[in-house]
Amino acid sequence: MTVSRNPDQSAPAPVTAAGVPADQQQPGQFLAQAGKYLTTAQGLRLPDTDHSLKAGPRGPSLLEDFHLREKITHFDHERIPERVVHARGAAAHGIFQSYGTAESVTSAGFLAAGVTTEVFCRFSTVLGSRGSADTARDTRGFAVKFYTEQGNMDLVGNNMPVFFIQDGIKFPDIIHAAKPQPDREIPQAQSAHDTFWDFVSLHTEATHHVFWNMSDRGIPRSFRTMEGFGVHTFRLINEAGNTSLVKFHWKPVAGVHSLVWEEAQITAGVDPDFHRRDMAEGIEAGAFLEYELGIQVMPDDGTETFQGIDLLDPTKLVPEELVAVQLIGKMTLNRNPSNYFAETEQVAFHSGHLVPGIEVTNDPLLQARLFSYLDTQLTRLGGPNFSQLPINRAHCPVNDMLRDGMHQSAVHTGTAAYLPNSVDAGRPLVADQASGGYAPTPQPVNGPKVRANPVSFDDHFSQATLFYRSLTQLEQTHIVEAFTFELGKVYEQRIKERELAVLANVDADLCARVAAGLGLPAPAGAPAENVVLSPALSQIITTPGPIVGRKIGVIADSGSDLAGIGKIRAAAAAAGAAVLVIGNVGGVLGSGRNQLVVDRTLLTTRSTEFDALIVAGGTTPTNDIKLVVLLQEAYRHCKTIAAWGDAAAILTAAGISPDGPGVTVADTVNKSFTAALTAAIGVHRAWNRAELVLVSAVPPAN
Ligand code: HDE
Repeated sequence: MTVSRNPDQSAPAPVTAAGVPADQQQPGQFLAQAGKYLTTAQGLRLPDTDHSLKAGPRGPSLLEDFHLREKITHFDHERIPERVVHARGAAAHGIFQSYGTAESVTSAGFLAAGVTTEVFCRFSTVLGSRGSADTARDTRGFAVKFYTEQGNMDLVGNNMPVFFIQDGIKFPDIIHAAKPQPDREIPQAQSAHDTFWDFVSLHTEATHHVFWNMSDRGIPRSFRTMEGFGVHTFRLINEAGNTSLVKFHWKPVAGVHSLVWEEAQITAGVDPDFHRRDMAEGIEAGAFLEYELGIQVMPDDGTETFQGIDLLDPTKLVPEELVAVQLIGKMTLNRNPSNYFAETEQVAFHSGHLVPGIEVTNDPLLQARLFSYLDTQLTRLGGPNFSQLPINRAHCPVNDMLRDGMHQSAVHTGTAAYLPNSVDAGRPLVADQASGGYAPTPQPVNGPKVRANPVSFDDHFSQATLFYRSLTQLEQTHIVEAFTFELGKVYEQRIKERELAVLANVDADLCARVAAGLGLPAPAGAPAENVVLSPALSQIITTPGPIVGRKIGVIADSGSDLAGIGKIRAAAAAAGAAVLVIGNVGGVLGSGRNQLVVDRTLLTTRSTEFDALIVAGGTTPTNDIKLVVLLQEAYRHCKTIAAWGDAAAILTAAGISPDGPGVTVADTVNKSFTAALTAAIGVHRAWNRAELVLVSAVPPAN
């Protein structure tokens, strides 16, 4: 076959991160796309990249074909080892704007009033491989790199405030137990298997975190609707040298929302990229992701505890009712990466990337992390110079004495790569505190050399009880269902029984419900009594919140009221939500001003893509089973359902009563209809429908 070498030159050249069309860039140290012509890595222009050099058109390939060998060799080495945990991730650039409200507790420059700092934020699941599904039940990573003027500061957190282990030395154990089993390497990206439950039923300090994973927090609706937590307690120091102990929180402006389990499972197959697509499309549409950073401040009084809560124990949270979260700034994620590999894959976070005013504590989990993150990059990024990669480079001057090594891309000058020196006039200088030098506050360290935990770490259950009992009944039911599902997938009877014994120590009713689901007797336990509840842990809301980034599907055909759809689209756009038109077939509906492009067909979509489904007035009734499934599924998942005009009959035909909970019907599209829809989506789901659909999905009429 003849391949046209330069088929269409009318399309614009790709624009680089620096905003320059690639073929207009000047040659430079880090550029790989300068000039107009395809070249080898050595800059040699190539006349043909489609045919290897052969001894005649039908002959063998020649070893001397250096272009073939360079192209294939480089391709063979395109993959780098995926992260051993958090391999599946997606990221975005943005800015952090400080409110200045943390100035009284920290001298960190990026937290001073009015300072704006560039950030890169990577979200991830923990267990799955790089190609696994976004919606697996799992903890989510929430890692933020602040490119501050005092150096990079990384807040490498999760979407849950507690962790499975109290001491980092157990990390390989929990991860080996949770990853796919080593004999057949199944199941992928799931905790519903024997080794996970074997480990956590024996290692009961994991209980609190397991409850968070089994709760709705384990299946977030989107990155936009996740909270983030620093998990560990950090030590902040202000200008006067006074210290406090703090926990970091990210509060999503869009609220905290989750999927329902069946939706998460379907989505894993229908759109494994659900979360990363949602973020990328949202940013592209200008619906940026926003989170406020908050801190809980506890006194650094020498006890490292607060009202009986050991602040060095990462399996414990501090209820917001005890210590309010003070908001100190806002992060806006507003730019998609331009190259997944260069940015999202190569970004290297490290809990030891700190700035003056922020220090670590003796939390033994955090201490082990301080070793791990640097170490892991050596393998993953192939050597010690990964901080020179564009995504990892500090945005302030860097003057280190680190030299040579694999992939060194800096060309250092001067003769002294050591201090003290006289040949380079003693440069670079060391910075004292007044010049921004990072000098940790002198914390006394004293104690016998032991492998032991403080006694307070022995309480493994009381905060799991606190979490479970603080939730609404509906959220508790979701936890019961999650445990029943996961343990139902376990083969070994004794593992199920042992986990039931754990649950008995958290809450007797919960244990009885899970045991009933498994067909096993419920053991007796000793749950904590008189736990003070923390309603802030519940994520169910009754007052409508923002609907930014939400997706509304409108079912329509050429007979539909297209002007009505236009009004819905305008109302949704004003609130930052997107409307997608779902047709029987692709193409365009109508003509002129009201013309609409069909975004999805019944064949290419599934209810899981939408937060709400609306049937447009005038749409021709159909008995297409795909439409019935679409509506029924959304109904079962307690999503907003609506119709106007004669289309209410289409709901009825799908077995959905127009009077049903969370179902909105109107004669025509007007302000009160769109306001009702916005409010319904704003509370996320019609939870008052849950009872109804848990028992049975209403069968379609006819
Ligand atoms: Fe991590 N963790 N971790 N972790 N972690 C990694 O670092 C590790 C822990 C977290 O988007 C790895 O660069 C140990 C807690 C996030 O690139 C590795 C221990 C929390 C990310 C590693 C922990 C986290 C990682 C894998 C126990 C929440 C993804 C690749 C001492 C506060 C960052 C890498 C990204 C990634 C080790 C515990 C969060 C292997 C040894 C607790 C969000 O270094």
